[in-house]
Amino acid sequence: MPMKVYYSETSPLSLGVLMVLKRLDIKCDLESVNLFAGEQRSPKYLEINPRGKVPALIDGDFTLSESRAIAAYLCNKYGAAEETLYPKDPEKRAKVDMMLYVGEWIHLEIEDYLNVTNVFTKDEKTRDENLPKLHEAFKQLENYLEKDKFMTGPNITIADFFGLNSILYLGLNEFDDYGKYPKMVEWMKEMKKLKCYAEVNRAGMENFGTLFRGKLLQNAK
Ligand SMILES: N[C@@H](CCC(=O)N[C@@H](CS)C(=O)NCC(=O)O)C(=O)O
Repeated sequence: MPMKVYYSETSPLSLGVLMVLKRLDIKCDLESVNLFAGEQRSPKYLEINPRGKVPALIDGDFTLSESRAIAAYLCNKYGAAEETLYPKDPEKRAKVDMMLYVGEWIHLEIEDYLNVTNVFTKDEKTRDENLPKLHEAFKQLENYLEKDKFMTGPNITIADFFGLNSILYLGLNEFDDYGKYPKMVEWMKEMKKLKCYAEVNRAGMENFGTLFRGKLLQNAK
């Protein structure tokens, strides 16, 4: 049975995994999980990921969830030709792991600001009071990018893939307050030149953005 990846087009963490799949040219079955319909909480899916989150992966009799762990697994198992994406050298790899954790922090600050679930389920707004925390996270990322072209050094790694997709998630609310972060802007521009970036379909996320902004307008009335 071919490897299967469960994902959602509206999940930035899924898009990070999809970029890794494209970059490593891994052929697998992709199964879309409709988060709006609650498919992530179906008994069938909870057997795959008891947390009820996408992405997840099944490779033979091996099942894995957590986007960053999936990306690391794909590199370990199928990424021999692309050593720098998740380097084997302990120190280089530790740096990538560190930035995957830092990236998770940034992602959570983005989610705390966007407040997506409550916008749809409780008619709330974005949580603008969380913007200072978001800017603190951006300041930290800018500091890293002042030292290196990419998040962990001169080479692109999986940490950059997740960092990029998390930040692009802010596009849901057309966030563009990047004036204080010239290195981040440059880095995003560079990342968007990647073939694997162009190969991942972002139409679902764009439609989701339209829906999100429409709902925000409605909630403001
Ligand atoms: N730490 C997990 C987080 C996964 C996650 O939060 N996925 C979101 C989409 S980006 C999800 O499945 N949300 C649906 C829900 O919570 O019901 C990972 O990295 O995979």
